[in-house]
Amino acid sequence: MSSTDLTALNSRFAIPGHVQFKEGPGGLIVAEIANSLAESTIALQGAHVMTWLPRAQEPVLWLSRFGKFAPGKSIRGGVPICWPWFGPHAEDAKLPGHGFARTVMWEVLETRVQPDGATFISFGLIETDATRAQWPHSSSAQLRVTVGAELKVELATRNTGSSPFQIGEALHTYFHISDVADMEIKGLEGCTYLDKVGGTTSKTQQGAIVIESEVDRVYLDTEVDCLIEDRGLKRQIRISTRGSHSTVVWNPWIEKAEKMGDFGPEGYRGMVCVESANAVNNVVTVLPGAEHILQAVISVEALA
Ligand code: TA6
Repeated sequence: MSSTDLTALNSRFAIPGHVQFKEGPGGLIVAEIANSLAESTIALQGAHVMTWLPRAQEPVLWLSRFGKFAPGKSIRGGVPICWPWFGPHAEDAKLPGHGFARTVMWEVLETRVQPDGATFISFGLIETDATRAQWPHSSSAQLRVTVGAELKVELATRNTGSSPFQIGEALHTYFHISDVADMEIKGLEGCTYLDKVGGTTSKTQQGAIVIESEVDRVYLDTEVDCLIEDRGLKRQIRISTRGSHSTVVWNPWIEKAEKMGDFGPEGYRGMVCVESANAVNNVVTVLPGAEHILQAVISVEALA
């Protein structure tokens, strides 16, 4: 069965009232999930969660209306998977930034209904000669997603070989906010971060994060929940993680967003990336036979 054969996908994995497979934007094959708790659309390319909409809520993820949806192109918004490295490749600058996982095909492994009415779906990265050329290690990568009142995303890396390897990774989540001037991020106070704007310098976070210009920071050795307090939408988005030791906070602001060309006018005002990661000093060594799990659970609460 080809991984994108819609008839075969629906006959094997569709669940009435929960998940079906369709052709989405740019002809990309997507899983459309809708249950009593939430809706979500996930592209098989990159196992990319594009949207998550809990019932009676505004969208929680930001997806650019000016994004390019095409084979081999990363989608601007949602939850791109950065794997098996984060940022530029350490040795070979010709390799793609943030790895290849977000632009290659993943196959559906399983779908099921959870006892609370949420929908579970899992994907496996499809290895090819092209992926092996960039990543010559015996490994498997799976993404396990549970769509419900919370969104749970788990990236599992297994070392199926006989020698250890190191990975950098991120759930590079784009959050939808009312306006960048009307929100702040809490939970990283006192943490050390690498500031990548204007060269890389090490700094310590004082107070909550407020964004008034380009922000591109890797917070190191972070274990805590992050809270995005959105006064405009009167809500806070909580990000709880497991197996994540770095948190990346990013907003390209005006110039960089314009240069990137897929944010649209003022697009940068309605999004902020708070990424659950293992990057730079926090890269992970996966031993032979071991599995490492990077998990994020995203939930929404009313702002008091
Ligand atoms: O996670 C922040 C970051 O590394 C920024 O430096 C910026 O490049 C962003 O990712 C987006 O990267 P992309 O390759 O998707 O354009």
